Amino acid sequence: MNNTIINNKKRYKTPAIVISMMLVSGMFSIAATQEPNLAAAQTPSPDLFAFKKSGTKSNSTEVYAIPGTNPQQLLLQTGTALPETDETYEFAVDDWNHDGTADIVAIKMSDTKSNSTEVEVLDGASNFTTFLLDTGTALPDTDETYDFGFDDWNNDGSSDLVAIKMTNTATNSTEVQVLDGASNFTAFLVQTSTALPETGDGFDFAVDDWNNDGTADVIAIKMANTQSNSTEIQVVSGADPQKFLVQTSTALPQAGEEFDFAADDWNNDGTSDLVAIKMIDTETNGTELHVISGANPQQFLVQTGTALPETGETYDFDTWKARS
Ligand SMILES: [Ca+2]
Ligand SMILES: [Ca+2]
Ligand SMILES: [Ca+2]
Ligand SMILES: [Ca+2]
Repeated sequence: MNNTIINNKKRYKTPAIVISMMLVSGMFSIAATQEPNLAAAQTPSPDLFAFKKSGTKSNSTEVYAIPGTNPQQLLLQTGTALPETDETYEFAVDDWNHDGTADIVAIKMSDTKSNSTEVEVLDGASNFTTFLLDTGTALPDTDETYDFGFDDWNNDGSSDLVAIKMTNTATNSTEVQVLDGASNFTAFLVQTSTALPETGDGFDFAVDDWNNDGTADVIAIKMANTQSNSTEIQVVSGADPQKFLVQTSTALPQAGEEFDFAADDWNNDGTSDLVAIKMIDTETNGTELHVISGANPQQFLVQTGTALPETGETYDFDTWKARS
C-alpha cells in the first residue's frame, strides 16, 4: 500500500519535469526551470492543455500546458509527431498507459483510412514523439453532428471514447455511444438515448464523473438562447441516462464561439466543476480561465488570465489531473 502512495506522489511531479523539454515556438517567454510545487501536489488543480491544430511553426500539431495552480506559468510547449490537423480532429488529454504522464488523444472523425472514427494516442513520456495507439473503432465516420469525450466511463481502468450524437437521431434525443477502451474500441459499452432532447448549435459538451459515483456523466452546456440569460448546464447521469443530475443556470453569462469548455473537479470537493476557456475578445488580451463551481453554479472558483495569448478556432482544449 505504501508503494502505491509513493508512486502517486511521483506521478504528480512528472508534468513539471516536462518543462525542460524542447521549446518549439518563440511565441512565449517562459521560465524553463521551475521547482515542482509540493504544496500544490497535495491538492492539485487540473492542468489546462491547449492543442494548436494548424498554422504552427513546427508544422505539427502543438501542445501547451498551463498549471491550474499557477495559470501565469507555461508548463510545456512542444510540437508533436502528429502533423497539422483540422476540423476533422478533436483532442483530449488522458494517461492512457497509466505511467503517470499525460498523453494526447487525437480523435479523427472522418477522411480516415479505416472508414471509421479513429483514435490516436501520443505518448507523453516520449514528449509526444511516439504513438501508443493508432486504431480504427467500431464507430463509423462521424461529422459535425457529434461531439466527443474521453474518460473511463465504467471505472474499469481503461479510458473509453464517448461519442455524443447531438442531432439527426432516431430517438429524437441527444444520444450517447461509449466505445470500450478495454476492447481497443472494437465494442460498445453503451448505446442509448438520453433525457436530453436533440441539441446541436449553441451547445458544447464535456464528459466527467460529475457526482463521483463511479460512472462518467455527460455535461451539456447551453451557451445561448437560454431562459436565464446565462450559460446553463444540464448533466445527464451516466448511470441512468434518462435522468438529469443537474439542470441549472450558472454565474457565466451567455457565451459564443469565443468559449471552449471542459469539466473537472477543480477544487477537489467531490463535484465536477465547469471549466470555461475564453479564447478571444478577452480583457486580459490572453486566453482566460473561468471556473464555475459544480456544487454552487452561481459562484466562480477562478477567473484569471493565463500564460497563453489569445487562441481561437484553430485550438482545442482539455483539462487533466494526475490521479491521487
Ligand atoms: Ca501516459
Ligand atoms: Ca473503461
Ligand atoms: Ca456519475
Ligand atoms: Ca468541485
